[in-house]
Amino acid sequence: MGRTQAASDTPGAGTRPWSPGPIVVGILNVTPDSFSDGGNFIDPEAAAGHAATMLDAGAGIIDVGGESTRPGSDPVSQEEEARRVVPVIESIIAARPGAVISVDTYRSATAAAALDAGASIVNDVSALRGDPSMASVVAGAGCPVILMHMQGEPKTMQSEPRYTDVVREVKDFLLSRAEHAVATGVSQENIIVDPGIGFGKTVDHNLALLRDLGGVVDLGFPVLVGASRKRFIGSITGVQEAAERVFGTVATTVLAYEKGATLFRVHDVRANSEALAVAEAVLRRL
Ligand code: HH2
Repeated sequence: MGRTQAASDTPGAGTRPWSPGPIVVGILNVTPDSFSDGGNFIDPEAAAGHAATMLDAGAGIIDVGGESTRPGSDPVSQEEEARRVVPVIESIIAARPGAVISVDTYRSATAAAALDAGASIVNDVSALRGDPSMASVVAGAGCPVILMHMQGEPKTMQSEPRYTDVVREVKDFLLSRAEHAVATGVSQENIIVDPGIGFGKTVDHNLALLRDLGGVVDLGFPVLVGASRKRFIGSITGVQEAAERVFGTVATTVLAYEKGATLFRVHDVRANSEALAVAEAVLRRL
């Protein structure tokens, strides 16, 4: 286990999974088409093995997703999505009973099946807009939920994203989605917000959000940042191969941590965990 939060803390049972230190959320895409690791972890045993590697490298949470939301991606059916994630969640829990797992879905039936299988957090990139039943599933489970900002839909969101003031608009959106969640029975303490790096945003929009992340942190909810290996990093560094964008990703993690984000959804767990351990020591947040 690295220096980040232990994976055995049970969400909703006293200790929140996002306190007190930074938390690395290891990405596990059980998809054939994710932008950087598509096809690697379709087999549940391979997926569980990768989850174990990420937990040992310092991940506090494993985020399991069964549908790519990369720009231009097509949705899969709910049944197919659940068929991908449920056996993987079961395999991870069988191997590591204390593992904290989030399910990356905007569909309530997939979330419910994943929670039954042992997941304990819902990561909803639609911020409860994608499925009218999602809020009640989350409220009923009493589990944490990640509410992410997205402009448009994955299929077309990168065609011409526009904002007057991206930071203010993202902040206002996240506040209104958090208020909606609370109004539908989700506990305030179970809300995590995420500016949605790369979801309907140009390079400049992504950079503005990272630069002024304090505006999102000021909402008072734990903030998750998911910049890992994304295209804007490649456009700055010139690194075309997504899997090789680790150094640029680490820069986003450390800067976002300094600005108050506490959860970091990443592919390269060891690199980001070690960077956060050093950042934490320098900032005296140990
Ligand atoms: N990014 C992706 C997927 N899920 N969830 C949150 N909360 N925040 C993010 O930034 C985020 C997310 C896209 O990245 P990835 O899972 O690596 O790729 P794909 O969507 O192609 O599976």
